[in-house]
Amino acid sequence: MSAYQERGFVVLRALFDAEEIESLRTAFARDAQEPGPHRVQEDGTGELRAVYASHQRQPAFDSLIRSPRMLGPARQLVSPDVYMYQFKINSKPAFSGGGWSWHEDFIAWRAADDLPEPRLLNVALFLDDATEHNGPVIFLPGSHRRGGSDSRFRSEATLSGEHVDPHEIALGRDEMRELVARHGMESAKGPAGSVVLFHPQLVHGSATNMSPLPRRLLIATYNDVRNQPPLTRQVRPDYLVGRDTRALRSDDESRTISDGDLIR
Ligand code: HL5
Ligand code: SIN
Ligand code: MN
Repeated sequence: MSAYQERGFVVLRALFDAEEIESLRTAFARDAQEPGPHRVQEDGTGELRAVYASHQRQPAFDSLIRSPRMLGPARQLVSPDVYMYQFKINSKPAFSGGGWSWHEDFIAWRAADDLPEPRLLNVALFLDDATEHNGPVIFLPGSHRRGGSDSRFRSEATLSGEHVDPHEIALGRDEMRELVARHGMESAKGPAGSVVLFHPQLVHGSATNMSPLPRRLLIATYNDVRNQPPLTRQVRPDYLVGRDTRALRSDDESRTISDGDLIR
């Protein structure tokens, strides 16, 4: 908990085993065939960039978000009562997966959804090994504490009712130079099955994947049930912003998290 508060992220090594990851990959392959607006393609190549809300279509992901290994940290770090605000899998395929511009998530959610406060947790699960070669997420440690999320993008017309791509809210070069001088950069690496917990105000981004290995990353974002977007505003579709705001409860499961799981 203190590492999370200090740095804004922690990596938990191999919380899920090879068999569990294989069955999640299979469920993702099946889900990726389902047409609809929840499927985002890369500009140019048309390859799969991201799929939203697989937990609404695939039982494997519905039970995953209730697993104590995913839900437990959110209940501990955010609130005992959390629900699924957003669920996505960024597919970053081998040779061509596109990058994600430098950004802070809460800026997007405040601008697009009027989300009141950053009382959320991103729980990211590696569906592939994440190495220096396949476009891992790069964090600026401690940048979630830099204070005052940028409000530039507040009611900008560029924010359509749909998926906000980080390039629409990208931090500028001068700002990034200063932030990196102060916080440095660290990429989140680890074997498939590892989990990264990261704060909604932590600055992050990632490069393209030119390696022959895919980098599928599942991100479940839990929100405090008392921090919902106001109903006065046109709410984005359910595949982007969850409408089922009932507090999630764990299925019973023996595997929980201990200090030994921490990479650092
Ligand atoms: N794609 C998300 C959304 O809400 C926002 C980004 O990484 C999260 C910035 O549409
Ligand atoms: C990435 O998949 O590399 C970026 C993830 C994110 O911005 O949430
Ligand atoms: Mn993000």
